[in-house]
Amino acid sequence: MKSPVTVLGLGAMGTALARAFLAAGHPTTVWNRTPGRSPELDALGAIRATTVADAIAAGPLVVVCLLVDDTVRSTLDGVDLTGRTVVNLTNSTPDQARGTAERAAAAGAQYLDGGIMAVPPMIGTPGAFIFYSGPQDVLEQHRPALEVLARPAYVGTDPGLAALYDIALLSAMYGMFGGAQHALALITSSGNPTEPFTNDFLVPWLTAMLTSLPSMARELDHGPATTADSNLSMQAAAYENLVTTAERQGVDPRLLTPMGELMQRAVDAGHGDGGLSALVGLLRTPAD
Ligand code: FVH
Repeated sequence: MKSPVTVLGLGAMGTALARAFLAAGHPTTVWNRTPGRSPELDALGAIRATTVADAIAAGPLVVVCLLVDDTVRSTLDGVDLTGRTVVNLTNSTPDQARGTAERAAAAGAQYLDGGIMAVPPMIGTPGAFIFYSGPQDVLEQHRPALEVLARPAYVGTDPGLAALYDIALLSAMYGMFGGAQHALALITSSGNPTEPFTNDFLVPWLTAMLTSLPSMARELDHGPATTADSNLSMQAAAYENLVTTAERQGVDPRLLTPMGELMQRAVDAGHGDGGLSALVGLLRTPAD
């Protein structure tokens, strides 16, 4: 008999989590603010609780996947969590995660914070992973159930760390998407179709450029390489053409300009012979 689990929140992600637990044979109690959401779960055996307290009473592991931190607060505040393990997979800031950990402990629960690195259809598939932070023994205790959702990636005892890692990856993703949106705007400004550009050039180019990230991380951890294949002075000089071209094509350059300013700051600070890793340090000492 698999251990019972509770899922609070049946949005797109909470529904995917509940479906994965049900598919793995876990007795799964679900609660959602708006009753009756995701009716397909009923045929899969989900047990619907009408109150949060009833849902939490149903089993030791309570997985929370709601919209934002305020929602988590208003859902859990005042509820007795004695003897429960709360795993909060709601997107949060590190400070919010730490606050939820404190409130969960005060209400009698063990707490893990999590950051889901998957979209709903990926849940239960090999490409999905979830960052966890908090007491590692709590993760180990519930690992068999949590592995059903995605590969657990434990990042440390500070409950804010999973949120930090999650936000770091989302920041990288949105930076990449922002760059891609700008590229697509340039192509549409030419009147040409975007699909061949995307499939034949954009995706292969971004994929090739991603391979430079490990050496950037190596430089950050162990010091700069002696020579850079693409030095910053060269990159900063060429970058002006990116902004000028955007303006000439009638494309708003606002997604590009901060990177150009940062490169110029790096050159001005004497990093012109180095590579892009110099920008990381500058981001931690913002300009006045
Ligand atoms: N879906 C995704 O691609 C991403 C993947 C990575 C992780 N995120 C985070 O997961 C959290 C939930 O996201 P979601 O996709 O399930 O979001 P929705 O489909 O919009 O469902 C939202 C649920 O939250 C409930 N809710 C909203 N406000 C309240 C409230 N004041 N009190 C109680 N529950 C509330 C909502 O209930 P209802 O509107 O059906 O009554 C849904 O259950 C999120 O943190 C993502 O960033 C997803």
